[in-house]
This record gives sequence, structure tokens and C-alpha cells, in this order.
Amino acid sequence: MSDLIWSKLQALLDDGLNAVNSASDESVLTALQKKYLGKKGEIQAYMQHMKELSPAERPKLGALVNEARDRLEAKFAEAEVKLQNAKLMADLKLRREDLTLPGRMPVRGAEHILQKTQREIEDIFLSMGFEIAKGPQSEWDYFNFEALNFPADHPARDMQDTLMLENGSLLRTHTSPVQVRTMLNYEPPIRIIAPGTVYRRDDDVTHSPMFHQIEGLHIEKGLNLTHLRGILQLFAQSLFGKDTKIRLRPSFFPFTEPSVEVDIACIFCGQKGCRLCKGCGWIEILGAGMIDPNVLKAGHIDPEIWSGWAFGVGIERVAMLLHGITDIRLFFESDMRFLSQFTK
Ligand code: 2NL
Repeated sequence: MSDLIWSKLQALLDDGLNAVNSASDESVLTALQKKYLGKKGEIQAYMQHMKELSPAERPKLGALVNEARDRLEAKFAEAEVKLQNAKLMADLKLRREDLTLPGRMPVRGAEHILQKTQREIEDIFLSMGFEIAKGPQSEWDYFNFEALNFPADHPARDMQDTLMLENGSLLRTHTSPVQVRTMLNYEPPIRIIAPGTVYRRDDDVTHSPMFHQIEGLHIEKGLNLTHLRGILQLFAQSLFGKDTKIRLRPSFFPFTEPSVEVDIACIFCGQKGCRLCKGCGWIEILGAGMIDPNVLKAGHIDPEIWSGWAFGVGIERVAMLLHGITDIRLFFESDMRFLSQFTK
């Protein structure tokens, strides 16, 4: 093969490699790619020299041209990566953020401890066949008091002072009105629980003017205090542990007769007497009783045919007992140091 033809290829390759080396941006690179490797490019033009060679020499030149083309192509690919990296680094330098820092995890929300306690109580009663009933927080005097056997001027109303609204309704003091509404809207047998927010003029470390309650209502033929005791015992054992003992003490509520307070044997001291049970070995957890015939009548249910029992339990009180919380205001201050203790 003539030296001249060979050295021309060598020169072409050197030129190409040098040009690529000094290419300063991608458009120059694209132009060079076209200039050297394109259909009408230098390599292709160089192929004209084939004609000047004998048929025996042609494959040799072909191999050399292919090798030169491969080297150029590799050089272009390498240059392209280099240019892209340089562009990225230049871009990064313009930014004020440090993109190499690890990402910031978003704060994950979680169920509030009161919501969790409410759900646990609901689940216990749902598993026993009760359904969940809800109603308005602004309620008529009739449903909140009158229908529940609290006549106007009855002293029991004093313990449930609340805010009156401009339309003559009031902020409900318990969820019992939901139970009255249910009696009026459904036929017995009725097995419901009514969870919700309630309001009373009360404010100290264990009482909040806004708090939460779950009331239960069970109406069927032939119910008596033993049914109340059985279900509330199962409830206490599900919530506080399977060995939990309960006891009933006589009490008074306008809407039940007889009325009872339900205590659990102190879960903290095993009834030896401690600060939480005030030394007596028992802790009050809820109030309950057999539904007063007047209340059944107000719900259009015949007390000669049906009987029932009801209870009311404070959700804050249960959560405080379960978790050793001593100030009810902690539930409503949105302090993450408090709340996050219960989200594990
Ligand atoms: C308590 C006591 C109680 C009820 C709530 C009720 C509702 C109807 C009829 C009869 Cl419609 N009773 N509810 C009964 C006894 C006690 O709550 O200390 N709650 C925190």
C-alpha cells in the first residue's frame, strides 16, 4: 500500500481526535461527528482511495479504516460523557442547595392517643355485636335533658352546665341524645354504642370543658342487671387484662334505675392500696344502670315489653388510667413530646 495513502489516514485520525479533544460544547461535537463520521464525512471521502489500490490491497485498507472509525467513535462517546458531566457540575455550582445532602424525611402523622383508645373500646363492643351510632354536637334541650328524665329545674342539671347557642340549642353534655334519637328511629332490639365529643362546665387536671365519651345502649326482651354486669366485665377484661375483676356500687343517674358505678380492682397495686386507687383497691371506670321506664317511653319503646341497660364511659379517663397520664390537658396541647410517646 502506498505510504501516502496510509499517512493520509493517520493524519485524518489525528486531526479528528484533536478536534474532539478541544470541542467545548455539544453542538461543536455534533458538527464534528458529522464532519468525520457522517455520510459525506471525511472517513467516507477517504474511501475514494480504495480505487487507487489493487484488489489484493483493498481489504487491508478496509481494516485500517474500520479501526480508525472505531477509535473516533469511542473518542466521541467519551467526549460526550465528559461534556455532560462538566455541564452538570457547572449547573450544581449555580445552585444554593447542597444536593448531596441526604433527603429530609416527612413527619409521619399518627393516630392520636384518644382516637386510639376510642377505637379500642369500639372494637370490643363491635366484636360483641354492637353497632356505632353518631349524632350532632349541638343538641336540643329535649334530647339532651328532657327525654332523659332530667326535668327543667332538676338539680342533676347543675352538674352538666353547658353553653347555649343562639338558635336555642346547646352543646351536648353527653352522647345520650344519640341513644334517644336511635330509639326513635329504630325498632328494638337495639345494641349500639355512641362515641363522641361532649361539653361541660368543668376544668381541672382530670376534667376538661370538652371531652369524649362512649355510651352504650342495649334494649332487648328480658334484660336485667346480670346482663349489664356480664358485658361490662368482658369489656373491662378486654381493656385492662383478662384477670380484671369488677364490682358494682349503687349510684344515681336520672336516666337509669337502678343506677350503678362500675369499679375495677386496682390494676396498679393488685388491691394492696396505692395513690391511684386512693388506698381502697378499686378504681371507678364508668357509670351504668337499667334504663328508666320514662326514658324508654320517650324513645317510643314500651317498657312493659322491652327492658335495657346503658352505660357511659369517659375516653380520657380510660386513656389516663391505661397510660398513667395525670393531666387531662396534655391530650389537647398538641405537644409532640407527649403525643409521640403513644405512636409506637
Ligand atoms: C357516666 C355515666 C351513664 C347512661 C350513661 C344512658 C342513656 C340512655 C338511657 C339510659 Cl338513652 N342511660 N346512659 C347511663 C348510665 C350512666 O354515664 O358517668 N358517664 C361518664
